[in-house]
Amino acid sequence: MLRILLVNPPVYDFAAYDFWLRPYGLLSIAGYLRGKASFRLFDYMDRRSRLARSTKAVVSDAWGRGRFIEQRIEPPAVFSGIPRRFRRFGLPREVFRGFLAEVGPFDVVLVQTMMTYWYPALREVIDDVRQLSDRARVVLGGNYATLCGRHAERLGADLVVKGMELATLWDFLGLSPDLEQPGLWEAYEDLGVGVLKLTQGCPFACTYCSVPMVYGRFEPRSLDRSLTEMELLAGRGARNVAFYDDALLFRAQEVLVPFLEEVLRRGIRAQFHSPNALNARFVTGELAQLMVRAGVKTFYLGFECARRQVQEATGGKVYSEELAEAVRHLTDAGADRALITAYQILGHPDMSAEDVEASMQFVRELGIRGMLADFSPIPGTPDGRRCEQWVDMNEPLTHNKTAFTIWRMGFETSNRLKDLQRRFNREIGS
Ligand code: B12
Ligand code: SF4
Repeated sequence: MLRILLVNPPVYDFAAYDFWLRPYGLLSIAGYLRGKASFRLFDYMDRRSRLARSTKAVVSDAWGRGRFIEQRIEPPAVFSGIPRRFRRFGLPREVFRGFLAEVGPFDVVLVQTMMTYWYPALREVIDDVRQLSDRARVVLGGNYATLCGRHAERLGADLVVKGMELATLWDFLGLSPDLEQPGLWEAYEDLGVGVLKLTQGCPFACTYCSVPMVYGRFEPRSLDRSLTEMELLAGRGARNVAFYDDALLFRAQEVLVPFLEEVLRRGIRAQFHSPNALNARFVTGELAQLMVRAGVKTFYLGFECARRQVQEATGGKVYSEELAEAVRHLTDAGADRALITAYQILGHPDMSAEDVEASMQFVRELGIRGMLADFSPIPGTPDGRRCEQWVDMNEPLTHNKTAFTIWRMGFETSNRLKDLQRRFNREIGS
């Protein structure tokens, strides 16, 4: 049997927080191969592992989120003008090296890639594998590998899997997948937090987003597989479950409604979360009631900007009155206002500081929390192409959300708006 090591790499960035982060793509791939290879997982970002506990105490909030272990490091030269601390998040490098020396060698190492601007940590992982498990073939897959495939090919891996082109992976491994299998969650000793994705793709085409380009059409995934995965998560102690769907509420009658009804019928207990944003347009009174009843606790709504022209120009996914209506349905259903959050973009090419302030005011008047999401330009998207006039989009570090927002809006303005947002959130007691 092939010995496969699954790696979720550390993160080099100005900020990182465990906002229900799990390497879902990697675990899905391993799940498809369950029983056909032997697996070990090394997740640098797992705060609950024995290795992390021996390094630092794990403190999580009521919903399973928390801070990562971190260490200050020198920033790459491109960030020299950014007045923020650059850090390495996750288990220390020596721990991985010790693990490889003790448990290796492996035949194949599958490495999760996520934000495009997190690629420097992949070099660290590949170097250590080359030194300590030299016969292993290294495979990169996930978001960075998909959006910056050419760049990823220069990092020294043996294979870069782009998007959903999984046939290349099965050929490379000489294994055939069982696509009805759930993710390989048993690879974790203490799960605590799990992830689900009931759908794939999105029917909208927002100008700042890569999802339409990567997935094509929206498609519901197999409900049976999702329910099997949910049972597996619950059985392994995942009290908190985050949905990673891009359009969880689209065609809810076919997907989310039967899923949640079945969760209730089977008596599965979990606290659900939607960190990847729900579309307020699809929150009906009935759906809000069901979500609250089935255990959805935190509601993140993608709002982005209150100015109508910007809403229309970026894809028209949601309008202000739809956000207000969704908040009404959710609070009528019993959701806690302090656990409803509207995301707004900071640093987008079309959104001025005045726009951001007006959006924050709009959200404040609804009595819910606001969260400013620094803008990350994405290669291949319409807005990403426009950003070529300010940054070199071929260098993925320039997609860094903290840096790009400071380059675009200035440090003072971005700080002022973030302080204002914190003040507004304190008013509603969160
Ligand atoms: C969940 C999610 C999050 C989560 C955290 C995810 C995490 N673990 O870190 C949260 C909500 C916290 C988040 C935050 C942000 N996110 Co986000 N997020 C996503 C999302 C929806 C899924 C990512 C994921 O887990 N994919 C894995 C699975 C679910 O995808 P999959 O298609 O099923 O995977 C298949 C293949 O890709 C392949 N595959 C996947 N992994 C692997 C691994 C291997 C080894 C192999 C062989 C194959 C393989 O096989 C899978 C088969 O199903 C993506 C959009 C998307 N649909 O991918 C955006 C996305 C990655 N996020 C994005 C953005 C912009 C952000 C934010 C910057 C937003 C903001 N301004 O705050 C922040 C950044 C946070 C930070 N610290 O810097 C951008 C990317 C930006 C970039 N430059 O890279 C994306 C692409 C969305 C977009 N707008 O286009 N995000
Ligand atoms: S609705 Fe969300 S996932 Fe869909 S294209 Fe717009 S930003 Fe992307």
